[in-house]
Amino acid sequence: MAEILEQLAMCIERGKVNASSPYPPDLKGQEGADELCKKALDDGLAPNDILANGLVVGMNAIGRKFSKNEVFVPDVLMAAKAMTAAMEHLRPFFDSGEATFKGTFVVGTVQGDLHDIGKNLVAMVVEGGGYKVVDLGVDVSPEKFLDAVKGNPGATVGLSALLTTTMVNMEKTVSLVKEAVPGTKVIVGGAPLTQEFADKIGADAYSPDPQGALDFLAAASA
Ligand code: B1M
Repeated sequence: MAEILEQLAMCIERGKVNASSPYPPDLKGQEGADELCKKALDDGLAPNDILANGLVVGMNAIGRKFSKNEVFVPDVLMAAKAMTAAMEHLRPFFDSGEATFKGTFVVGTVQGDLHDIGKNLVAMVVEGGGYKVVDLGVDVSPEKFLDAVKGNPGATVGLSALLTTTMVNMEKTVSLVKEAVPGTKVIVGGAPLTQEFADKIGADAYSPDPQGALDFLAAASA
């Protein structure tokens, strides 16, 4: 792997956004994901190469550490910030179709539920894994999920719920989406959920953390 991609991966994992960012303190004054991504493009590296071998490597590393409780929410948020800064340089290539995402992930917090911190982390880690993320926000009705699936053929759906009272809306969403667009894969997550509940409502997978959602997407598209 090109040395610049290794540096880029390290900046994503450590949450080093740009040269003027004081975080993390031991990298103060050094170039961050912003400058390194631009440099990699100027050096002639392909956007897909930069995404797969730089950004994704860094986000995967932080995602796995988060799963093992070796880092915490703010660390993931800083990594996502660095990722976003780098993605600004790559986005035009993806928008034009010159570079391609691995797939599309439609994600949202289910109807009646306003909790979005966990859902946002999932969205960030999945985007960091090289997928286009369509984030529908919070309090998303089954019909809105279905519209997004129809608008993004082949997308995998991610449902988040934090309330025992809104978990039931996951079942409605799974049923509607799978009935209208057979073959659509749905993964569910959120603090009150279990694998048993996911099985009961006909979801394809359950993950207790963002990395598990990304691993499921990777396995489903392999
Ligand atoms: Co609320 N809330 N809340 N709340 N809130 C809980 C969830 C609660 C457990 C607190 C408690 O009573 N101890 C409780 C639920 C009880 C239950 O249902 N059994 C509760 C309640 C009751 C309520 C209200 C009803 C309170 C009221 O108004 N009376 C109300 C409901 C509003 C609504 O949604 N309609 C309410 C409101 C709120 C705030 C708005 C104040 C705020 C939300 C702000 C926001 O999200 N923007 C809030 C908060 C912050 C919490 C707690 C304190 C923290 C939740 C959180 O963000 N955790 C929570 C208590 C607690 O957990 N200690 C609580 C951090 C986050 C990173 O974790 O979301 O679990 P989490 O996400 C994890 C995993 O679950 C997983 O990955 C994430 C990272 O590891 N994950 C997925 C999540 N989604 C996934 C999807 C996947 C895969 C993995 O694939 C698709």
